Amino acid sequence: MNIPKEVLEIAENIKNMKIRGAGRIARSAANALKIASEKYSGNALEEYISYIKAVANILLNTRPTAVSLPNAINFVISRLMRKKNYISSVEEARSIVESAASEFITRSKEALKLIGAIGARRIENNDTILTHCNSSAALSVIIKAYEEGKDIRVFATETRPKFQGIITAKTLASKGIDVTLIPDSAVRLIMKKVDKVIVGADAVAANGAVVNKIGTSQIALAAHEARVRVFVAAETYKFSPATVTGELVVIEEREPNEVVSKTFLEEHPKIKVRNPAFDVTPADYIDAIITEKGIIPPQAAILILKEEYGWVISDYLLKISPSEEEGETTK
Ligand code: RUB
Repeated sequence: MNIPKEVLEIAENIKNMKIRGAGRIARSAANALKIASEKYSGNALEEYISYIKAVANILLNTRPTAVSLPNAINFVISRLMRKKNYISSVEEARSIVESAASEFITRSKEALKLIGAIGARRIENNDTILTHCNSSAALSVIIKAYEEGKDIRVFATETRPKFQGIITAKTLASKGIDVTLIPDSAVRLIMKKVDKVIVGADAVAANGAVVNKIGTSQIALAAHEARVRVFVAAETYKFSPATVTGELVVIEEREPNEVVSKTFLEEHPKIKVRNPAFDVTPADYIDAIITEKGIIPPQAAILILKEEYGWVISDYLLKISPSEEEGETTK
């Protein structure tokens, strides 16, 4: 079974970060499933299902941390699998996959707008905001507040080693927002001038801990010390159902040559370099999470998970503690 080159290109671009940010990764993965489905030329249902699952696996193995990726893929694949016994043709299966993928993309874009509208209510006139990395959800809040006429200033961290903060600064400047780029190491000094921190998320755990770009937890700590409120802007598809059963979110460790050059590494073989891409901020250092369903305290993450992923969670729970009845059927 040939995987279309457009699909492989999307997977490669997620890996090499040409496509990055949890929301865009999720939408691109849904789009890749849609393209794969449209390009399928066979007419055997079982073969189509194996092909779509193979594409899903390729996409799942691109980056490990953003839970939006498996959630987006599950959104599409679970719809197909739930109806599997009631469909008889490739055409029916394709229409399920393609419409689920489009639905995910539309919902994701709508969620971003809603987060902007809901989050902007928490921004006051004359606020100075600090943001980290490049989060579409955090930007949606900041830009909406500005468009509502609030006079705001933003500090954007550079976000080494990949400098996503430069994208953030350029986006804000292009909207006319007063933005200052700072080195990551300047955060504690600058915090004295900050009213609110707003960041995005790659994953939200059941206990309200937030996984986001490396450096986020240091920023939250500095904010906590300075009594500055920390908001996380995150669509509900960034909440991780697997964490309900105690699974940990995998923290991606990227190549050392993103931190120093290959020549440096060759010239200094005794110097070890590490490049963790994300870190975990405990719920204690987060004031609220802004989702498209409303603003919640981080401790209420479990409620969002129950509401959005109740059925997935029961699957996980069954896997770790099979009921007696199930145990018997597997004997
Ligand atoms: C991006 C990052 C972003 C979140 C949220 O990391 O940490 O804060 O993904 O982004 P990377 P969004 O650049 O390594 O992908 O709100 O756009 O989904």
